[in-house]
Order: sequence, then structure tokens, then C-alpha cells
Amino acid sequence: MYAQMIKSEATGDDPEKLAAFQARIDAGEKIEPKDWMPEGYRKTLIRQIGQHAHSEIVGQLPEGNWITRAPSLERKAILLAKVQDEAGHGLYLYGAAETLGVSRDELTEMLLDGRMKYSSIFNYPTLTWADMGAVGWLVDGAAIMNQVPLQRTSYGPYARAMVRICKEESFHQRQGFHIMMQMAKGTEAQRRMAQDALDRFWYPSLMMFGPSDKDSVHSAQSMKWRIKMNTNDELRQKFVDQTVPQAEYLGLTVPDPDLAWNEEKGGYDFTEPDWSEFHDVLRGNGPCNRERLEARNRAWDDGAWVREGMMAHAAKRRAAKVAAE
Ligand code: BYC
Repeated sequence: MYAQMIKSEATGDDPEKLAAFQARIDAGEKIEPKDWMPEGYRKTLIRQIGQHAHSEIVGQLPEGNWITRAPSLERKAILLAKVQDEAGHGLYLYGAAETLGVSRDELTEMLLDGRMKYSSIFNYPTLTWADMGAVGWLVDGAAIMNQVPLQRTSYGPYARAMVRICKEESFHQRQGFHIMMQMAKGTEAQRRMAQDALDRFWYPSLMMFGPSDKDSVHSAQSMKWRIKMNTNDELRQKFVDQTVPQAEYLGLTVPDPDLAWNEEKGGYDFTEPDWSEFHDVLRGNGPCNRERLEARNRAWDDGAWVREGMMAHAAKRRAAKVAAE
């Protein structure tokens, strides 16, 4: 497995170089593509940035599903713009990963044959229009919670990509919340749809932050290298604390009977997601895993003629330039 490959190659760096590298990280310096870096740092970044890029691309599918069925021209235009933004995010992130010595084609191949992951959340279906609200509100909301701190991550190209992405994610979250406001304050049937969307997306959204800290394989090293700025549980807690009052404002009920404000810790106590479901989704057994990978494989195959045409065009231009010199 790709992750194991990373782990086994993480050792073997010169201790003096490692110490100097760690000192740069601790001093808050940015690491740039041509700087020396430990092999484990490079591979962890490729794994995380690549997985993130794939998530943006696969993440277009559940929303793309609703473009033709958006309830008004305005909603259609907004959704279309959002889905296009996700494609752009994927491209910034593939670009950031390429500075680490891996090509976009290699990353894509690893996604298509299952060697690399994408976020578990996109293996859940979007069944109603209210799901477009829930995805924007909860999924983009969770994404922002995770990505705002990553603007300060130690790898320069990743941090800079995050600045652009976070600006757009804020708009995505707001448009999702706006859909939820309209649904929740609409007819009784619309309110029920909004509640149903919250019921189905709550726990999958909590899973986006990854396994609980005690089971997180990469957190300790990634935080030492400032590839991650917070633990999975810290961000999950912040997300719950931010989102529960928003659900209350909407008049909707978070599907967790044990949810309660804990005065002492200054945050909510909540029920953890069902981690067996999370691992099952990661193993490829979520409701939409097969469909998502099939769609990406089909898009790759259908796009072959475009890639071939562009390569042929580039070769012709190169040849013409050489002939003119
Ligand atoms: N889904 O040691 P851990 C978006 C894996 S896109 C799948 O804690 P790490 C959006 C993890 O990879 C949102 N796999 O890992 C787009 C590892 O397996 P491997 C994407 C997950 O990396 C369109 C294993 O579990 N955001 O926002 O330290 C529309 C152990 O976990 C998940 C990012 O990618 C998961 N949820 O922490 C709308 C942000 N969680 O690789 C919205 C950047 C864990 O060893 N990424 N795994 O086989 C991160 O911050 C971190 O990679 C994670 C996981 C917090 C996700």
C-alpha cells in the first residue's frame, strides 16, 4: 500500500540535515520545492495533498448530480459555479503536489486503481435538493475548519493553494446554509427534507476529520512537521461547537440524543461516529464507492482523445519553433 511505502522509506535521512530541517519548521519558516526535505516529509505531503486534490475532483460528482435538477436558474448558476470551483481547487492542489516530484498523471492513476484515497464523505449519495444545502453547510463547513489552519502549513505551495481555496470555500458554505435556511423555513415538506439531509450528513461530516486521535496513524509526525496544524479530534470538536448553534438557528435537530453543552470544557459533548462504518467506507464498501470510481475511470477514458490531441498540438508547436530557430 502507498502509505506503507511512505512509512518504510521515512528513515535513512542524515541526522544533521534532519535537525536543521526541524529547526526551520519550528522557527515557522516555509519549506519551498527546491529546499532539502526528508523523504518522509515529501511523501507525507504527496499523500495528503494528492488525497485532498482527489477529494476535490471526486467531490464534484455528488453535486454535479443536481445541476440539471436545481429548482431555479439562479440556483443552477450558483451550483455550477461551485462545482467549477471544486475543479479549480483540484488543479491548484495537483499543481502543489507536482512541485514534490510526482506528476498529475501518476496521482490520477493511483486514484483510479485504488492506491490513493479521497475523502470518505463523497461515498454518500445526494438524494434530495436539501442535500445540496447540507453538503455546502456541513461538508464545506468541515472542509473550512480543516483548511483554514492549513494556510499556515509548513510547505509553501500547499499553504498558498489553501489561501485561494479557503476564500472560495467560505462562499460555498454560505450558499449551502442559505439553501438550508430556505428549506428549513419553507413548507412542512421542505423542512422535513432539510431535517432528513442533516440526519444523513451529520455523522459522515464528522468522519471527514479522520479517525479519533488515538487511532490516527500520521497525526503525531505530521504535526511535528506542521503538515497538520491540529489533531483530528480538535478540529471535530471545533466543528461541532460551531455547527450546533447553526442547526438551532435553522430549527433543526442534530441527530445525537446525547449532544449536550459541557460548561467545564466550554464545548459540546457528542456521540462519536460509528468508526466501523468509516473503516468500511475506506475499504471501498460505502454506498457510492464503486459508482464514484467508475465515473472517474470513465471520464479518464473518455478524455483520452483530448489529451492525445493536446499532446499532438504541443509537439507540432515545438517542432515549428525548432524549425523557425
Ligand atoms: N476519508 O492518520 P490519519 C473538500 C485515512 S475535500 C478518507 O488521521 P491524516 C470538498 C488517512 O488517509 C476534503 N480517508 O491521517 C471538496 C490514513 O490512511 P492512509 C478533503 C481518511 O492524513 C468538494 C488513515 O485514514 N480534505 O473539502 O493524518 C466539495 C489514518 O488517518 C479520512 C482534505 O483532504 C477520510 N475522511 O489525517 C466540498 C484536507 N480520514 O493515507 C468539499 C487535508 C483519514 O495512511 N487532509 N483517512 O492510507 C487532512 O487534513 C488529513 O489528511 C486528514 C486525515 C485529516 C483527512
